[in-house]
Amino acid sequence: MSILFASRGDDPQAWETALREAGCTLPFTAELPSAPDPAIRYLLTWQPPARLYRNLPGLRAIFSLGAGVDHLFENGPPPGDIPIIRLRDAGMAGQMSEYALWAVIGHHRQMHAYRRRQQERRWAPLPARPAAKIRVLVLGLGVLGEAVANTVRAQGYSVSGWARRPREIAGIDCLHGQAALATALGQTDVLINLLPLTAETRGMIASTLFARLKPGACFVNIARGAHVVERDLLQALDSGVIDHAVLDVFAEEPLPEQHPFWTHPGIIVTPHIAAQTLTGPSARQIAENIALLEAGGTPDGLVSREQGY
Ligand code: NDP
Ligand code: OXD
Repeated sequence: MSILFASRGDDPQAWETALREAGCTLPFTAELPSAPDPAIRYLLTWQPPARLYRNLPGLRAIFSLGAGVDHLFENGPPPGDIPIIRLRDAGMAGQMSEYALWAVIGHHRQMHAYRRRQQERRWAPLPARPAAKIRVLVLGLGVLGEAVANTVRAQGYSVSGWARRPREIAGIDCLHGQAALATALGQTDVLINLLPLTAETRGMIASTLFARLKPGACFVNIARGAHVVERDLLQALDSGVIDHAVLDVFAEEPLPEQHPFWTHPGIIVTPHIAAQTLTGPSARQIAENIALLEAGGTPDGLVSREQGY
């Protein structure tokens, strides 16, 4: 019985050490099997290579090395009904909250406008605005969306959140359904995307949604690039519907060198770092879940294949 680690660009040694420190004693390998290996029981992966599963007949669970699981479906769905388990927070909620708060404060304090004024050597103060007048809408009120909504709210901003099902979070105006979203967009100063990428959400941030936004809004994408129709975003920026966008994720990553986002004056680009996977807390969560599975229990962070998140 063993663990297979399959994640290009991650240091397997660091993960093995972290798992050991978390009390997991199962044999660990990062060598992909070239023939069926029934001893491999648990897969820890980010963007698994194609055809990996055919050599894993004894697989009992797939652990995503991220909060999202869309990367597991890129080469076709994982086989059968093998449970898929994702990271829940594991140190990411704090990072997301910092990133989102930075973007919200930047828009509130009009840093983008001041940046433009600086480039023109223009000394031109803008009127002050109270935080409570800035309306923030968070798409997705899951582990990360809820943390972001609470953090932003704690700084005095007016916060709404949109989820698939009705939710109740103290101090947050929780919405669901398309009609509620359409109404909220018209009052939104900062739109933050924290949805999972699913069949329902792919491409949903497009011209129709942008047209409903309050003119001059800021758009922050810290979920997945494929949620957004990129040419529609460029159009919304160029027509002034959106004042500026803060983008951490892209349809193609790394963002290609010739991509117009790199040089657009209304776009801030970061390289998918809004919330990075932290080896220590993530390994602890995975080790606890493996122990639960070994004891016949239900792991935390189980993904619904039907819903895609
Ligand atoms: P969760 O699964 O905890 O939350 C997902 C939320 O989205 C839930 O509130 C869910 O609603 C809502 N949702 C799902 N589908 C729909 C829909 N069709 N319409 C409306 N709401 C919907 O995910 P996390 O908060 O843990 O993570 C969110 C995403 O953040 C990840 O999937 C990943 O893509 C991204 N991410 C990006 C990182 C980065 O560095 N840029 C790092 C980590 C994650 P309900 O509550 O009703 O179920
Ligand atoms: C994640 C990510 O899903 O880093 O965790 O994008």
